[in-house]
Amino acid sequence: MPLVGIVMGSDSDMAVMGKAAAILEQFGISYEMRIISAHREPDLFFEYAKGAKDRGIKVLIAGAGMAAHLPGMCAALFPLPVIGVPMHTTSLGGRDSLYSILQMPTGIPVATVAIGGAANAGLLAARILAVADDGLLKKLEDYAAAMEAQVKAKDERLQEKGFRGYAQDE
Ligand code: RP5
Repeated sequence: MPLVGIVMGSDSDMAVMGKAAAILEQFGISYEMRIISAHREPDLFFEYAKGAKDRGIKVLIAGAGMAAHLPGMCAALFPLPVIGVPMHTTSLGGRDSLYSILQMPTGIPVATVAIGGAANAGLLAARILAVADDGLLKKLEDYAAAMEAQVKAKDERLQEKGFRGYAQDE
């Protein structure tokens, strides 16, 4: 049974939302991925979001662009955490998606990540689940330690080679 539901308004969101799925796979978290449009198929969307809790979903990651109502409506229908991923858009650079997802009214929270920030959405879902899963918490701590080691290694190389040498070796 999947613990996380990844839902997006269109297949045009897939390249971004795939980053959330990749993170969940990296941490061994079961998920399902659906394309369901809140605007173009409202009845199906309602059924999906309303039924997610009873199917064992603990966190929803919802991505949408433009007038991005999908994450907010997920939060209206699903009582557990919803993470919203605003899509970049050509006309307004994703500000339309960002504000639509971010500016939720009091009482219906959506944890909004950066425009296109689906990897962080996956990580945030993992952190939420790690509250009750020590094995997952350990994996998250190891992930953070590996990132720290990578940055340290880059700085050591910079100190050794200087900025010209550093760029040349890339
Ligand atoms: C939203 O409208 C989707 O989430 C997508 O980001 C945007 C454009 O959808 P398409 O016209 O590409 O299907 O519902």
